[in-house]
Amino acid sequence: MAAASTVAATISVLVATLVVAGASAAAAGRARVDEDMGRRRNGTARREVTYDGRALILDGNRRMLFSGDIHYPRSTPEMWPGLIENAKKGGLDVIQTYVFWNVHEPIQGQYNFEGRYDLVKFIREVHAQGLYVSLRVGPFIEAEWKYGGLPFWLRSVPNITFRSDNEPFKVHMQNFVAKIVNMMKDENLYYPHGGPIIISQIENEYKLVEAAFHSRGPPYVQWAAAMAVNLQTGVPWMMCKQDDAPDPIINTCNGLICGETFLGPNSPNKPALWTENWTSRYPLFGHDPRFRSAADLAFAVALFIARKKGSFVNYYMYHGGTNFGRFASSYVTTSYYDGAPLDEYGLIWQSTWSHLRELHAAVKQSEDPLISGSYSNYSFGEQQEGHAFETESDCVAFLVNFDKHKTSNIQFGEASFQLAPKSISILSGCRTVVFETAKINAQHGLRTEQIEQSLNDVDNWRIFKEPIPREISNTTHIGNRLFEHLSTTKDETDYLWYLSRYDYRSNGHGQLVLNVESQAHVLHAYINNDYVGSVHGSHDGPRNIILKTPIMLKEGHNSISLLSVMVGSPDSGAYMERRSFGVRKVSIQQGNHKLHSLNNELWKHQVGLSGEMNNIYTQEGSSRAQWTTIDKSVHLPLIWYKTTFDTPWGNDPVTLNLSSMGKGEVWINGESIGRYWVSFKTPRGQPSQSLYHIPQYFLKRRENTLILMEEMGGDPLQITVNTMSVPRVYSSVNELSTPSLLSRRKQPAVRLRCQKGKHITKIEFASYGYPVEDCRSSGRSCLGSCHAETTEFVVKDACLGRRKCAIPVRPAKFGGDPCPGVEKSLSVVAICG
Ligand SMILES: *[C@@H]1O[C@H](CO)[C@@H](O)[C@H](O)[C@H]1NC(C)=O
Ligand SMILES: *[C@@H]1O[C@H](CO)[C@@H](O)[C@H](O)[C@H]1NC(C)=O
Ligand SMILES: *[C@@H]1O[C@H](CO)[C@@H](O)[C@H](O)[C@H]1NC(C)=O
Ligand SMILES: *[C@@H]1O[C@H](CO)[C@@H](O)[C@H](O)[C@H]1NC(C)=O
Ligand SMILES: *[C@@H]1O[C@H](CO)[C@@H](O)[C@H](O)[C@H]1NC(C)=O
Ligand SMILES: CC(=O)N[C@H]1CO[C@H](CO)[C@@H](O)[C@@H]1O
Repeated sequence: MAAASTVAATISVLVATLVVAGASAAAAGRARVDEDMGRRRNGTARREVTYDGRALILDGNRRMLFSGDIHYPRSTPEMWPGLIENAKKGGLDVIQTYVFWNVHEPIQGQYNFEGRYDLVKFIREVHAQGLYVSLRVGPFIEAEWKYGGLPFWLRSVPNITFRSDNEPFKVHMQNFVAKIVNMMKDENLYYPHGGPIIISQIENEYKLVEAAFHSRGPPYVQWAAAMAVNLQTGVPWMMCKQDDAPDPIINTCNGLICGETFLGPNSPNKPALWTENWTSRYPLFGHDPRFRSAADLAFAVALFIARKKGSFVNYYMYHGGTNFGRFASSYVTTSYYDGAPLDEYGLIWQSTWSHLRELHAAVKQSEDPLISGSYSNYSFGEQQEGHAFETESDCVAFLVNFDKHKTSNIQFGEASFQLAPKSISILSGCRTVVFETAKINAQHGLRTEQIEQSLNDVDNWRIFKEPIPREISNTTHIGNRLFEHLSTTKDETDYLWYLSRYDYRSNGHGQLVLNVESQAHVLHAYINNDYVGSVHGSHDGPRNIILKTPIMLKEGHNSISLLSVMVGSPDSGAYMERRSFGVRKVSIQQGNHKLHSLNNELWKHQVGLSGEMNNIYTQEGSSRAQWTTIDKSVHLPLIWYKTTFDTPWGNDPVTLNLSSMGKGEVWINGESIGRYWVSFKTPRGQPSQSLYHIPQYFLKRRENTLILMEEMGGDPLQITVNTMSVPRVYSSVNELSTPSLLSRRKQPAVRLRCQKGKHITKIEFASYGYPVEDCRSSGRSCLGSCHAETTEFVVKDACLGRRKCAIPVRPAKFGGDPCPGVEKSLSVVAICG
């Protein structure tokens, strides 16, 4: 047989070269398969979850599982049923979530499991819809979440070192993990007791920091594993990104491309599980959003299953949601993984959702060979390979083309297959292509916002100017040094004022300059109550931010007021409890004279803004504040704004367009919907996030109170209240494309579906024949050289007035072939209303 390397240069290749399975190996594989099939058919097993080298085993049956992260605190209870329903329709078997310690125990010993923190209710909802749960207890979770999920009070435990072989940390970690496990047991939520939880995670990506803890690292891993196992949940535990996870804990992969990067389970008895396959990247203020294409995701999933014998794939995130309040970690935007299969608002994100749904169906159809069959692999060239799984009665193959630019023709078995660039074709029965990762037949849809209300009525706005503190008599935070930011605020607010005095005697010449060096994240400076400048950092920028600004001083006393702002606390890294933030150095310089350092002057510190201390964003607090009408100071920094608005009619998700503002936080009826920061532009000159989701849960029909704390200066009169929807859907399907596995009619078809509550009101474009590519966005005619005149009539008849419709792509449907011999497609653009 030809060695793989000799044929590598050719793209269209050859006879398959069997790389691994020799005859004896195949026979051994066969014997194992028979035994496995016996186990799979074992109907007498009780409710239990175990695993072996191929898969998680439920009641004696190996399972191929698709999973997706949906984090309960990142949406609201009224959204949960719809999110879970759409996850199930998308082909998921499992919903995965972290447990967020700091929302549950904000104050030591005081627990909160209410509202969107109602973990049990969330799990019950998943169960009610017939899905399983993967519960990642952590309790360190990272997750772009405030303090990585750890409650801030943990820092004040004497002698604590987080996430290491440290008694104080271990005591508190164990308490919380045991509390959650016992709660799940009491509610019978583990699988053996009739519940949906089939697997659980302890710790999180510890390997990334383990070395930093030296000899206190490895024993901590051993301890965490033993502690978790001793809690006897009855279901397996896993550790992600921990290659040496102690038995019986399963080591799992996190990443974009686990099909390429995963070293595999650390024991032949453990299955290959992928706990975080990122559906996009978490967005940061200052970054352009980065979406991952449906084709790229599908490729990564199929490769993991094929190459690594993957039997559990979790999408991180399936629904990202919203970082309400101050829960986002440093520089992370309020909107979280908006481009996941379900977007921030819970709307289906096309074509990702549909394309993955087809992939799930294709994989599930061959579940048996995938989890029980013998495995062989093939090389067809340097960038082409094949993977096959075979039982006595069934077979599935994955043909992979890594070449990003060229199509590849592969001879496999009796037939030849054309593989698109960077694609995987899944062959049912090792013969028939049922899915191609690079060919998107699913519908596309463009989400848009509709302006429902402009809040441009000056008379309906009130402002409250946050006082600039200069002399505070009453503070415990006083000393001849600059205090560390986080340990002073206890992370109860983003804001810390540093206040001092400077006695100026004019004795020199030259410009006076204020120099401030800070380690977090934004700084505003005032001299004698006058604003003199601001500076901010960025996620990937240097830790120190430096403000150097010309100032004017008067003879004698001058007040210096520096506002240090954190845009979220850290969520990762070793020794998180010791990280320092805030102002480090302050000096004044005149001309070429020596710097006059103020570092060891008397500094007083005010924790938080006065509006925050008075809970100005609540109804009660707001009624106590001295609001005034809008005057010419409207665009200044540090102003609280207040207005009211009515909820838009209908059920579409509601969002605020804050693109006219700067930076701050927003409250609706007393609930914080998160930080906003639109003045920090991305490299493309856009805000990273200009739309801010208001869940229906926070709204009442009329007179909703909107309050903003604007830190940089903005124009509230340009704020709009919008609704989000997918008003236009389109699809283009070739007559030779693979029919959907999800339809009964086994033929290619254009399938359109409006979001819940809407139906197709108009066909904007329809052509069967040879339509010009991509005419989705323009209203202009984009008919090509071949077009069946009947198309519009046929499509209207099938679709108008319906929520969804399907039109087969074949000549008979359109009264005959408009251009024989030409490869035809059907393209449709429809309006949902
Ligand atoms: C069925 O499963 C149970 C529990 O795993 C096991 O004890 C029993 O031996 C199995 N029976 C067969 C026939 O494999
Ligand atoms: C903290 O550590 C110090 C020095 O190791 C020790 O003397 C002290 O007893 C410890 N305190 C607590 C509360 O464990
Ligand atoms: C085929 O499998 C063997 C053994 O698992 C592995 O070493 C080899 O890299 C695989 N080849 C390909 C092309 O995946
Ligand atoms: C001064 O501090 C005490 C204790 O923190 C507090 O009770 C009191 O209200 C404060 N007074 C003023 C004027 O802020
Ligand atoms: C928000 O409003 C601005 C104008 O104020 C507009 O340019 C922008 O397109 C709107 N929508 C989004 C998503 O930013
Ligand atoms: C945590 C992790 O696995 N990160 C990796 C995800 O994939 C990207 C792209 O391959 C890598 O750059 C990351 O290191």
